[in-house]
Amino acid sequence: MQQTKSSKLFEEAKRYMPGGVSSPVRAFRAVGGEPLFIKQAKGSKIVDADGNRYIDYVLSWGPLIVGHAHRTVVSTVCKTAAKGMSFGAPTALEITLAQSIQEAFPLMEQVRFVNSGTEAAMSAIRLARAATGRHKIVKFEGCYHGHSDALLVKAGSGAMTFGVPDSEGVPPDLARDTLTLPFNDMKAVEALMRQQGNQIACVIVEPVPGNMGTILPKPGFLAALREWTQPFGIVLIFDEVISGFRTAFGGAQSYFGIRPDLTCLGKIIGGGLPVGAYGGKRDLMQRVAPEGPVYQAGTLSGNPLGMAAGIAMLSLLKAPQFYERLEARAARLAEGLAQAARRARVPVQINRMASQMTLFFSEHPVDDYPSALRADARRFARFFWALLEKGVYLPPSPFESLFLSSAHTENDIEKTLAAAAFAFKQVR
Ligand code: KE4
Repeated sequence: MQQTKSSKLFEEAKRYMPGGVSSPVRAFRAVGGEPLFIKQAKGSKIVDADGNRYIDYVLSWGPLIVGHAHRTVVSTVCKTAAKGMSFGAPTALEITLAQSIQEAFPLMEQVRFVNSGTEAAMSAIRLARAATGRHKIVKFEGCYHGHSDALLVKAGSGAMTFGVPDSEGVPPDLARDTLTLPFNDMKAVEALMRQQGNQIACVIVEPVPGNMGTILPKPGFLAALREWTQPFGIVLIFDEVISGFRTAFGGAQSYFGIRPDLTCLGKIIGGGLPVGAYGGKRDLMQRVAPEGPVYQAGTLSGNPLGMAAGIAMLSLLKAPQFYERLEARAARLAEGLAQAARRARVPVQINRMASQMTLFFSEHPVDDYPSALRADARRFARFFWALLEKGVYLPPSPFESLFLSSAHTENDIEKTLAAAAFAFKQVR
């Protein structure tokens, strides 16, 4: 596979941007080598600067659930742009997208649009702290909610004590108020709630974590979060930036039947453009400026192009059998990968939720952060490059999720499985 042009572009990019990228994971540090510069994409395929075509399972890290450059989304955005890119004023488009979101997420009685998942999570936490008058927040190891300071924090000496920064530049005093628990550990949740429940403003969780690879919540875990937060008046925040419209049309909260107080969305609701949102109970959301005292703002929040793309995208998800067809494709891919790994006698765990999955090179089940870390990352890197050689583009990190779209055909899946059979032999 020729990478000359990508390599040249990468050298030039590094002159102008740290690491040559606009977001760290794109730099291929987790798999080694140099990143591909992508020139264009359509449906399930992407084309790099050297003209190499790949079946794409990154899909911009989740947003493109209908595939790249869907004609309905593109034409809607073009028509909208011709009427002006941004006004810094309310538009009817925001109402339409808010209605579409509320149809799928009825607990989001009110919605505020922002420009990223990071902003959604950061704002929801500020709102929870204001509503409860408490400072402490709880997150889970391996879950990622964007790069706001309060969330770039890992467990301190122990889960029950204060957090410590997980990035340079995060003040230790700020990190102290973020407690980090092991995901899927109900006992740890119970112990913390008994000890500090009345000091906690919110618990924020990815109901189906995708940022330590895909991890499935153990039966009863999400329900336990709801049961333990309710009596203490703790705001339960579901970060559904990945799982929203991905796990199901109504996200993980509809799939598992759990009722969070606030929900964060992103990715799919922007149709590929920068859109995030947070929302929930009206009495909570009424605290957000200008209605209430919790300040949050954004020049391009609710931008007409992002709204138009999101409206078009969500309308496509309502097509009959949309999720059933996606489920069948994803199930075929997961089963085929497991079969190819067995044939090559390579131990793998495939964690799948709907059209999101992760292949861990591990002999043991992966159901939390420590077990994800124990998976063989070097073997993943070799597998990644062997697949790339055969025209299949996985997320360049063992701690991410791969995604399918409605544009992935049966032929794409069969080609991927043939490539995987080759790749498993390479990493045996
Ligand atoms: P953004 O600020 O990147 O739009 O969203 C942050 C975020 C929040 N919550 C969840 C569950 C997320 O997965 C994300 C962002 N996801 C990563 C990849 N898993 C984005 C890719 C990147 O950082 O470049």
